[in-house]
Amino acid sequence: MNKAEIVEVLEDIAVLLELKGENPFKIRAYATGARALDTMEDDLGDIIADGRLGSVKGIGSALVDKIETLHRTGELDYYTELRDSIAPGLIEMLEIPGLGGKKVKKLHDALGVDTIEGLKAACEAGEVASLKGFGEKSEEKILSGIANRGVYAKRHLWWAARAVAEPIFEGLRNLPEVERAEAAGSLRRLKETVGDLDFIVASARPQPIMDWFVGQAGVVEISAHGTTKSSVRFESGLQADLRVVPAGQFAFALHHFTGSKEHNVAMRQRALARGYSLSEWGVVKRDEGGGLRPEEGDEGGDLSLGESRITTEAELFRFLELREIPPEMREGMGELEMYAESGGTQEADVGDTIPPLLHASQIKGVFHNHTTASDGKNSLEEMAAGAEALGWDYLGIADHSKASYQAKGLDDARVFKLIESIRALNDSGESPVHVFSGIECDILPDGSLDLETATLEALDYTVMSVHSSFTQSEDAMTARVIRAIEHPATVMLGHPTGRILLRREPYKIDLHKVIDAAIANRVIIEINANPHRLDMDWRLWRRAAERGLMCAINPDAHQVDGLAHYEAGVNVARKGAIPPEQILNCRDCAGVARWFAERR
Ligand code: DGT
Ligand code: CA
Ligand code: CA
Ligand code: ZN
Repeated sequence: MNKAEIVEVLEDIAVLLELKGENPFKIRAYATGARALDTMEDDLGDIIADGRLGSVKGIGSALVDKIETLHRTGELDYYTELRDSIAPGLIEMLEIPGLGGKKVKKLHDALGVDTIEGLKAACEAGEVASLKGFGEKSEEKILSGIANRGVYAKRHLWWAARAVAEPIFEGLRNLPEVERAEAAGSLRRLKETVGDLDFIVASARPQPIMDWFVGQAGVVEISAHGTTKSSVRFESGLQADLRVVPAGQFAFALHHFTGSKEHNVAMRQRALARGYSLSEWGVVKRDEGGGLRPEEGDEGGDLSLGESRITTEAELFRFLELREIPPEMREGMGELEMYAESGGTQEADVGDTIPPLLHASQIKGVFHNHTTASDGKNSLEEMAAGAEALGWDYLGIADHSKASYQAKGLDDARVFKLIESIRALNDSGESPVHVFSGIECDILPDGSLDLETATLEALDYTVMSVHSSFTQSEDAMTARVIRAIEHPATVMLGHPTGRILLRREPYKIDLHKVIDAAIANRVIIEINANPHRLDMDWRLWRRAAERGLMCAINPDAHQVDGLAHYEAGVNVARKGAIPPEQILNCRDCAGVARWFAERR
């Protein structure tokens, strides 16, 4: 286990001890130890090897053994037993915003609740509001926390869902009985979160495929095990559905289960308008009386007309006089109009009106990444090497500014030092990746910036972000961000709503006004590609891009591994249909430098 993970375990232990009402000194020992470990400069492995862990200030003798065990084995019996000794419902309650160990214990002691459902009922009966130290406000907050938790627990980040889906997909494709296999549903549409996985397979022999599917490693629950449809659940709670269809139905089933529902409705209407009925099984001509009649060329009474003619999605779209609509565009947001083939026009001409979607291979570098100078885990050199490994030409470094003190944000003097070290690296010739010097500068509550203008102007570029006072009114937050956009030193706006998917709602802000201001001031809005953020949202991009807004895909990487998240940003750019020429990352190094220079 690495240091960060051990810190989390120690913090967790402190909370669990609180929940049990243990001795405050013991609780503090774990909390202090966690903090000491977190802020320790030296490498944990080295310290342990030298036997110096016990002499680190804040790490008491009781913790030394436990930290060493965690470091060595990744497990700790004490921790496991502690967790096991507490009702699971109480541990779940800790996930409700505002409830820590002490409060959960109080609720448990006073009301006897040990499940979320019990807590909910107590809130609804007004019992929590009348408890000392709680009140009506916190009762409401707990209720909305429970409601959100219910909604959230049902969905998963796209990034996490893909990691589960990939081995399933590989496994399916390797089965001899499988003729074709695809992932469908929201995963294929590249939605930011995924409810469940959907797999569609073409085969004449479904049974062995079903058996393999329910027998996969990692399956914790088999919800259905049928002859052509099965569902399983994985440890993360993610469920996967598999449907096996005859090869002749594959294109229809794949299209249907890719969705979205809204897109399917629009497709069915288009088919109906042409006298056909479209379903997951096929497409059939409707006779005069409104009934169904198999299309000529179809064998027997089977409803799947497509068997003879339609074997791919492209052919299905073509049948309805549409160009092939990429899955990520199938959200029922006007894509049929966009991809319609107007009568008599050559396909190539029609193609000109459809923006080509960004491809990951077009990305030449990314901006907004952190290093050990602030809260990153890797050095400048390591991050540059990470960018090189991804085949990029350049990398932007944008560490935090001083107002983000918990992230060790940089003051003006440290920014100048960082500029120096970046220049030295570029000049050394040791990094084939050019590093652009930037900063993620806090937008202070009144919209002013956290660093001197001269400092901001000494950098190659700047990213301005809100990291505090999230609860301002919509008007105040909008004015705050626009003031920052209007600052002449602002190059990009970072994560414009501050949302953390499945965890934190966006702050209130009028993004339409923000987009207007960004366009007027030639300020780029980032797609924060961290899988938890994906902010600004794809739903806003198509319209904003049409109006000329520039975009930058920024993984906001805090370690080398985080650079790979740029791919999730590519998803957003594709769903938002942002033309590659409006994506800064598609420009070469000189083109990026020119953009930075010319907008000053
Ligand atoms: P998710 O799983 O909530 O992230 O979203 P999807 O889109 O993957 O939805 P899911 O798994 O319920 O169903 C997969 C696709 O199947 C969905 O996108 C469209 C299609 N589908 C499911 N139910 C219906 C329905 O009631 N009507 C229509 N037209 N299509 C449906
Ligand atoms: Ca799904
Ligand atoms: Ca499903
Ligand atoms: Zn940030």
